[in-house]
Amino acid sequence: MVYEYIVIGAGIQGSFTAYHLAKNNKKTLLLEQFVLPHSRGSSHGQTRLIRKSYEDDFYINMLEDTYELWAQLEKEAGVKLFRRTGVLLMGPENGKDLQLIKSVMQRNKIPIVVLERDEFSQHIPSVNLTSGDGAMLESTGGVLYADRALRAAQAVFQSHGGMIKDGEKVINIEPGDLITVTTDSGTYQAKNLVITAGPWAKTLLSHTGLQLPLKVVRINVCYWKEKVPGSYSINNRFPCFMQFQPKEAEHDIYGLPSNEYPGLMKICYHMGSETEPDERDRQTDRRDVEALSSYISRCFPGLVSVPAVVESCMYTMTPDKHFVLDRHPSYSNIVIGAGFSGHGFKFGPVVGKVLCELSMGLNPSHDLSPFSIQRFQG
Ligand code: PYC
Repeated sequence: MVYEYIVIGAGIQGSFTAYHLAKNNKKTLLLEQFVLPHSRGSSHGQTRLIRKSYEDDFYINMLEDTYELWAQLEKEAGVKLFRRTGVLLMGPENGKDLQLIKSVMQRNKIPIVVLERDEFSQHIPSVNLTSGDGAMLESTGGVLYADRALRAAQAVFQSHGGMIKDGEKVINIEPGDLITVTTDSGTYQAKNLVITAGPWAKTLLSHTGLQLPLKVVRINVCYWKEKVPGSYSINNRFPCFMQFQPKEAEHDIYGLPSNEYPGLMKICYHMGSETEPDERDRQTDRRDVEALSSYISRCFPGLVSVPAVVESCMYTMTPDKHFVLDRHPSYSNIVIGAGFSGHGFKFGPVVGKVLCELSMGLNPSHDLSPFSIQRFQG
């Protein structure tokens, strides 16, 4: 069967790429190796964090765009996908994270409120701010309803004539003017291909002779029980948070208010141990959970410091934690979205937009130079 476009991988990035292509009247096939919905990749689970507080200016316009595109999908699908809670940012007062975010936010005129220590304990008495840490509140941040969003993007794609084939694993890609994609149950051809295969991107790209420095890690997604029900709840307006440079661990910690499991707050370590994507559940390293337990007993005294639920997810990391959004260096009709490094979900709508634009030969709406493949080759 010949299509104009094939997208491999129906996670959030691939689903939004397909959504934008179909809305541009392109005959598009979205291929997914697992039967949908599934929890094997990086786009499952009920919630994700969205925020504008970033340390690099080049994300800010993309964030503005992504917020608008999330709102557009809410309207098209008639479902609520975003709940504004604010995001609390904590970290060493003079450390690089808070200082960089503060200057990026000021430069881009995005409101941010610095909380002095006495204001912090007055407004957020259920959190102990680490000594030497500062705190800021970004009011535009909040929670995205992830599973619901993925289903909505796929439904709009299909309503514009898009075709999804799930439960079909790609086993070969043959580049050419007409690209041939072979799965374990069929062969498809298209003039253009977009590869958004999440943790499987590295293996798939090797079929096209491209090696990217991508590392896959398993994330333990932990939920912690409130000692007093509702004390960290979204309904009581508890915010999402990011803890930079926690004392207990090398990488950041983040959390979302209790919501999807009533009485359980989601708090996770922003890194994991390396795994092969098909062997995720063999990775049993729990050092991150131990570090989280210590952090929670010190900073969140209203939570039981043993996780009540632990689920798993994967991040695909690049060396600099910035994405790959580029054309294949040898085949201009193959476009790649990869290496979302644990912070890509919120960008799904705008990533889909720029991958669609690249694939259609249009000028991308955003500067993609920070996301080039060439940066790994210099
Ligand atoms: O960087 O915004 C983020 C993030 C949220 C959850 C994991 N990473």
